[in-house]
This record gives sequence, C-alpha cells and structure tokens, in this order.
Amino acid sequence: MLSHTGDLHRILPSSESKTPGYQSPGITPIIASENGTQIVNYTTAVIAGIEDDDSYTPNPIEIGVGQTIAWLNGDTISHTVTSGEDVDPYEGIMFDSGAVIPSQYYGLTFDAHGEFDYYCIYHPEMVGEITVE
Ligand SMILES: [Cu+2]
Repeated sequence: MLSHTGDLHRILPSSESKTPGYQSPGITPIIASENGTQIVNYTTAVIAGIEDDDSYTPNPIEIGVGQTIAWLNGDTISHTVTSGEDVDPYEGIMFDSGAVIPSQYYGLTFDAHGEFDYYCIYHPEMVGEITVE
C-alpha cells in the first residue's frame, strides 16, 4: 500500500564500517542517521529467516510517527527490507535496504502515518507490514 506522503530517511548503522560479527542478543546497536546523529530511541525488529509472514518479527511492527525501526538480521544468510511486494511495480521505491548481512542492522525512520508492506527481494515469500500510528 502506498499511503506514505512524508519524508522517509534511511538510517545507516554505524557498524557498517566495522568488521561484521555476531552480536549477542541484548547488545544495543548504535544506529546513526545520515548526518551522523545517533538515534537512541528506536524499535528493534528481527529478520528471522524464510518463514512467510513470520519472517520479520514482530509482524506487524507498530510504531509512532517519527520513530525508528532497526531491523537486525538474525538469520545466517542475507535478506532485504524492501517496500512493496513481489508483484508490485513500485516495489523498492520508498525504501530498499539492499543486502543486510547476518548480524547487521538496517534502520528506517518514519515521519508520517501509514501502512507499509515490505518483503525480501531474494525470498519474496518473506513478507511483513509496518503500521505508523
Ligand atoms: Cu530473504
């Protein structure tokens, strides 16, 4: 569903420049915005693997306007967080993480109300939904 009208910012995890490695559950990731500002208030979601609508947990993800979601790839293979769905000609237009490798984070901040479907380009059966209240 394309009901989004506001700005959407891609958040770059600061760990992108470091050697990827396993992060134990409970370790707080450092998520930084494009201008380098550290995001301290975010909701963590997990990319669990190829599990249909349980692939991303929680599902749906419910957040408020202005809040950030940080997806952690908890699987052993790469996945994406891509707007839309497999047959949608607009897929990936609003956001597209590219390959998120295992143990790495991808973050997005949502500045407007809306409902957003997303999926994994590599495994289109992996689907999730974001609700911004
Ligand atoms: Cu995938």
